[in-house]
Amino acid sequence: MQCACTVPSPHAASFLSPSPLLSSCHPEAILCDVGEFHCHSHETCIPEAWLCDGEPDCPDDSDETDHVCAQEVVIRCPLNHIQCIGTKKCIHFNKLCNGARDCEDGYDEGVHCRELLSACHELRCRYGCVMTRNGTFCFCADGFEVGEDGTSCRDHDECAMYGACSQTCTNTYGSYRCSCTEGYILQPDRISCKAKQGDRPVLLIGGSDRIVITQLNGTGLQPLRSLSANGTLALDFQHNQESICWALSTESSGQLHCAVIRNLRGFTREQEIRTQQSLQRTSASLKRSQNNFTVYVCH
Ligand SMILES: [Ca+2]
Ligand SMILES: [Ca+2]
Repeated sequence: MQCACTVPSPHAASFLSPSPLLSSCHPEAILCDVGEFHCHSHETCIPEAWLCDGEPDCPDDSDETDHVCAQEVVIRCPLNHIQCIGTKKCIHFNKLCNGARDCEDGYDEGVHCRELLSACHELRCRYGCVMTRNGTFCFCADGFEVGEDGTSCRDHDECAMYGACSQTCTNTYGSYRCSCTEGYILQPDRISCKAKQGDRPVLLIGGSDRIVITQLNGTGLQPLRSLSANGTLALDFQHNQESICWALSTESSGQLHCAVIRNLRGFTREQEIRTQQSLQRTSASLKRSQNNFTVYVCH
């Protein structure tokens, strides 16, 4: 399939820090797989898990509109929280049947709080019992989750969830810890990382005949690699590996090129990667591995 658009030059660009990103063009209408959401512009499919997560993922932001999100029934609440039905509000299990109305419609309180007391007692939960209008189940202290037996508690691996930390995540017993790679400082939220002061952000640009690096004001332009093919379609930077990956506009087979770019000087260990999937899906997996980037690739 060919891109229906004219890819502008520079075709792709990537901020190293801070790092929102850009680069899109407009392919022909595509079909989505099961479990994917078709952006209303028909350019892109995104995983349904990205719907209504507060971050626009579709080029036209159609994954975050009120119309779409009003239909969304499954909201991913944090551990030990439950969704107030029909809303985006999540409340802690401790607020169920505590005598105070925490969901606007009173979903968290009611006669079931009295009727299910004996059922909760029979569960013999190691830590605590949740009573909802749909039944009872055990829960554990914050940082722990219910084991396979349904009653005991074990550590919850927070790092297993994408986005728990902006860069490096270390799971600990009952908690977890975020850290940053060299050159970045952990922020007061204990999750985000920011480049150290003095390290000026730079811009990587995938152009028509080369990949270059420049200051944000356009000065200090330096070529990093010349391209024999006709320009880059997309470009991404992985801070934790100090590597850069790019796709060329002449390739529709899902082939990526990646190289290490140590200290932002020249490419080493360059390699070609066959992804066995479309470049559009490749860009989706790039997003999963790189919290701050969004790269759209035609295929
Ligand atoms: Ca309550
Ligand atoms: Ca943990």
